Amino acid sequence: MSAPEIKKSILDHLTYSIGRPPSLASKQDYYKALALTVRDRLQQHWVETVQAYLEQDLKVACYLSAEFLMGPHLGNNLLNLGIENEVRQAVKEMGCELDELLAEEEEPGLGNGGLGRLAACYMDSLATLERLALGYGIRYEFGIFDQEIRDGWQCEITDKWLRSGNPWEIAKPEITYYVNFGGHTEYYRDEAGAERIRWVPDRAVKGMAYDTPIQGYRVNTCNTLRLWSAEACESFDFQAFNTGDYYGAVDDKVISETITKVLYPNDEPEIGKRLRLLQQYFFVSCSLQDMLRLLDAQGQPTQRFPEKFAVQLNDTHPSIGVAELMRLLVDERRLSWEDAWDITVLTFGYTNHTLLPEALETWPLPLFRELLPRHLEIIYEINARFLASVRETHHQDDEHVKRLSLIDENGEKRIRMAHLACVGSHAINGVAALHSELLKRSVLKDFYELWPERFNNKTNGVTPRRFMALANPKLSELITRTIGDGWITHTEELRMLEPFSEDAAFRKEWRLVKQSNKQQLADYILKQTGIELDPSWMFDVQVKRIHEYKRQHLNILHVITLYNRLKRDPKLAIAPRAFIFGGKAAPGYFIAKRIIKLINAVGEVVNNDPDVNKKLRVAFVPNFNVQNGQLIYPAADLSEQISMAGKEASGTGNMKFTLNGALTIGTLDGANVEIRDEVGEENFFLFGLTTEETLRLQQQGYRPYAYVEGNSELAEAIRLIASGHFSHGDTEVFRPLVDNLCQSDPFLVFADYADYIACQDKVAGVWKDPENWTRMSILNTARAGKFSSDRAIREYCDEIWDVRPVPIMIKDKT
Ligand code: GPQ
Repeated sequence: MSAPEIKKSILDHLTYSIGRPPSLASKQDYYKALALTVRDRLQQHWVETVQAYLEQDLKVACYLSAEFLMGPHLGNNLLNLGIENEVRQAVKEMGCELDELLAEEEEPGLGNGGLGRLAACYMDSLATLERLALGYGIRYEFGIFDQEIRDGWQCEITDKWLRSGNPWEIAKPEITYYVNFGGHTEYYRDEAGAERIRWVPDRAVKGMAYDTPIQGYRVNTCNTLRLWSAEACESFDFQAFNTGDYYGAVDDKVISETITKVLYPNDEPEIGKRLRLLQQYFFVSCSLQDMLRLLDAQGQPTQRFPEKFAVQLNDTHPSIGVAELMRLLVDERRLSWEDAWDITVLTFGYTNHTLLPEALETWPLPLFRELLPRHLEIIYEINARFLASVRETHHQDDEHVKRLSLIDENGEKRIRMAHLACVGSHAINGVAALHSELLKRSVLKDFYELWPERFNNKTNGVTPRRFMALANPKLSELITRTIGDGWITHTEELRMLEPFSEDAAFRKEWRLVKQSNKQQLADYILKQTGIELDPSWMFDVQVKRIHEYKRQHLNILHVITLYNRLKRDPKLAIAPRAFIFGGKAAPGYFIAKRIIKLINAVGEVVNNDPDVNKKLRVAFVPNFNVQNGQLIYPAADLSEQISMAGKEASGTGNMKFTLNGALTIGTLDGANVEIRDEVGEENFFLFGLTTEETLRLQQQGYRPYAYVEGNSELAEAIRLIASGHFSHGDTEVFRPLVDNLCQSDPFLVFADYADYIACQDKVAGVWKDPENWTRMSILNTARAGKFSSDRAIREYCDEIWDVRPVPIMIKDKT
């Protein structure tokens, strides 16, 4: 597409789609007209992709996820289509700067963090690898809240991401399904006289599809992200309306539309809310009905379902799908239980994303029965057959059987969704090597012993398109100039950079790129926070959800330690550092919100104290999201990956930093282990207890206060927080945090403190030699190729889904 063609299309869209003369058009109007221009292009690829699916007997990967954290679409689509330069020129001729138009896009924040962003990276890789795929999820009207920092505290602002419309989605009013809730079940005799069960629900909502095209990088494949929005079945209950109950008549509409109103902002711990179960069932039922319709549309028999669809459960959130597919097959399609069960198990795969016991989903039985009475019966039947086979073939005792049961009978009865997912899936995977091993030893041990062949590992990955090519154009240009552009789809080619780590001229260019990225981030931070950072300092960065297990407070204890050293000796020669934090806390997570306050409080003191602020600064970047993440990862020198060993399933931010040449300080947790293996232990700052050591310490009876007594720097840091030094004398505000650490410290912050500080001192030593630091930085990028989501998706496709590449030909190129 040439610049003049693009220009013409933008002007056409201004006139025909938006209805504004160019003279009156705002930046937002131009952004929209450009987005629609790009979308037209995607639609051509999309139609061809759908056509290929209809004409050939192909298998589709269906990724079921309650979250898709896509980030802004425009920049990514321009990159993947390869038309950025033409567009830049076209809009320039119309008096616009492309960067200004890019800034007009409101990012769809339909996810909390790692899990949702992983789904987005996987959609990018599936299209780029030319695999047919459908992402199925929820079109939340309000995504993750916008975070503002007021007086150091997090404030949550509703995310009205749809307020100016969404040019990337296409509503499909003809693709709708009914989803039932409540009521009861009853026996009846079918035409053949056989006894069957039917569900008599007492409510129904309609789910409508909104499709977003997902364009692969420089290929014709364009897949679909299909998000479901809840609508009332009828806008009015005419019966109620006629009897004069006007408000009662609209009530149903109110209830049904709340289902997809808002994303639950809780990251890992489960909240067990009724509406959340409604959301899960709603989107899963729409998605499975949609697959069955697609199967019918192709004239395929139901038995072929698993040959046509591989359905991956992104954590347990969609695991009700196991029972729903059984219901659709047995009750609606009248398959035998056995046939339906074979289809179900062949169809599903389950990815587990956490070992935190408090994050494993369970639903109280009465709640479940009230909303999904038929599914409860189905789960009972699955369970009865499962436990009978366990008793018969595996001769397990009662204790064992109880542990495996889909129903937790300790106390109030609850449905264990992870167990349902395991029983109903032929493949079960963790998201990093360590995590997959720990799964087999801890939360899913009993299932592993039953079915070792179902267990496998799929280490996470991130897309090098968005997180390198798009986010870090300067580094990408340097890399491409040096080794060619093959790395964008074959990140293993980054290895060709290794010898250049010995080339002083190359190192200098590498440093200049980093410097310029740091300047850009410093400008952004100044604008957002008023805090001035010097890009010649080390940028030490921790961005991720705020969680005790991720230990942002360990990081801040290091800041306070350096502060104390400098206060004691203002002439102390320490390498100047900017500590950059970012991340949202779940609105109800009390301790996490105090951690944010503490970071900002320490920042306020440090940044304003002339004794220290020429060597130390602290900035909290408000509203960490995909968009500002794209500024942050390329600007980091040091990546903080300091979770308690055994707690972070994988991490994916760690990969984004490494690909962009940051060095990592980290524990042996999640994918850090594999990152260190790849980049080499000499290029990674390792500290802290191992998983085994943390378990041993906790078994022995961990006494956090002993570490305070044994370490004067730690004692001093804690004393200062408790004294109100960072809180204008207020000794209450941080008391819950200090007490929690001193009395229980569930994530072993104190136990790892000394080693962390020693490791940070080592980091400071290495930083003093910029040539060596740069050498290490280059080697980190060069050796990070494994962490591309292309590698991960290839493994899923080859080892779990059996989904092959399908090159799409564009028949009638215009
Ligand atoms: N993760 Cl269970 C989330 O972001 N949300 C969740 O609800 C659960 C897991 C993360 C996990 O903490 C990270 O370690 C992973 O890298 C990420 O999922 C993707 O697998």
